[in-house]
Amino acid sequence: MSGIIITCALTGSIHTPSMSPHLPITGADIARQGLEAAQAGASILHLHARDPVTGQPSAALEHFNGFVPALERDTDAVLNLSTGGSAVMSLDDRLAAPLAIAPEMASLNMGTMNFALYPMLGKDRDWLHDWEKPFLENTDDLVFKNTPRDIARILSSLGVERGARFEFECYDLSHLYMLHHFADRGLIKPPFLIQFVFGVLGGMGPDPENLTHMLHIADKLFGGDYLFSVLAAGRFQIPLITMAAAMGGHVRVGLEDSLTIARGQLARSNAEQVVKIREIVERLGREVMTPDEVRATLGLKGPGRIHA
Ligand code: KMH
Ligand code: ZN
Repeated sequence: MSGIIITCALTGSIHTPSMSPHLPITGADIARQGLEAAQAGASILHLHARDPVTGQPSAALEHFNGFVPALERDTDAVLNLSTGGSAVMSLDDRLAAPLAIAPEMASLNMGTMNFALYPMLGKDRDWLHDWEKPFLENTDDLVFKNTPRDIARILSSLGVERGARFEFECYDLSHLYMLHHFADRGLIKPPFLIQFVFGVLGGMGPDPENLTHMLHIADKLFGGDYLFSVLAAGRFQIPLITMAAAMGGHVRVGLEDSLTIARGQLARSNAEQVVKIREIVERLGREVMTPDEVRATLGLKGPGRIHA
């Protein structure tokens, strides 16, 4: 089997500061954990920003600039900026930093969907910040929006005009057909890195049969023109991504997707999860790809804030 890409999603916009003291919040935290994750073997860093004072998910360029320059300077990892941000952000907000930074990669959610986080309210917690509880509660009536017009705008402005390539986030079978539609329109070129997302309430559940079926349909739609990676939320993270690695796919870890390192045990850092999955995939006989191998495989434009 060929080399394997480990992506690490450092902080995201799902978890809140009260859930783990190890969730990176400030620019310095995100830069340090990103460096450690890269040193541990993550060749792609998937990046969101937060307000360093409140820990709230943020789309502000100022907050991205709190860690992007340090990661560019201190790592050779591929920087992948989220265009999903958080469901409470407008598309203009979500695009502002990626357009200004023009990264090598960006995430792209392939549909409009529910994205329900309220089950994480769970038992009573002591909340560190006033925004956290309502943020989670309100996800019972929130739409995570990427219409075909939104997707076309992201592809044109970031991809065609700035040379970014994409982590296509597919939470459902329908998202594969949407990806195929954009390939037909000529807005994207292979190879496509498809990230299968399991366990978000609103997307497909973490059942192994879903992965085999998604692969079956992706094979029909894209033939040999795609690579697949898997991320799974919470306690399904390691089982599902191990299955992906065993099937020749790529993997994503990180505190964006799961806060734990074992059942009931918080991960102390993103790097701890990278170390764990690296050991698993190497025992499966897979060799971890370097950032430059990823660049060659995906046809990336190269590091730095450069255009295509
Ligand atoms: N939070 C993940 C389930 C994005 O940033 O565009 C999906 C994600 C979306 O990473
Ligand atoms: Zn993300």
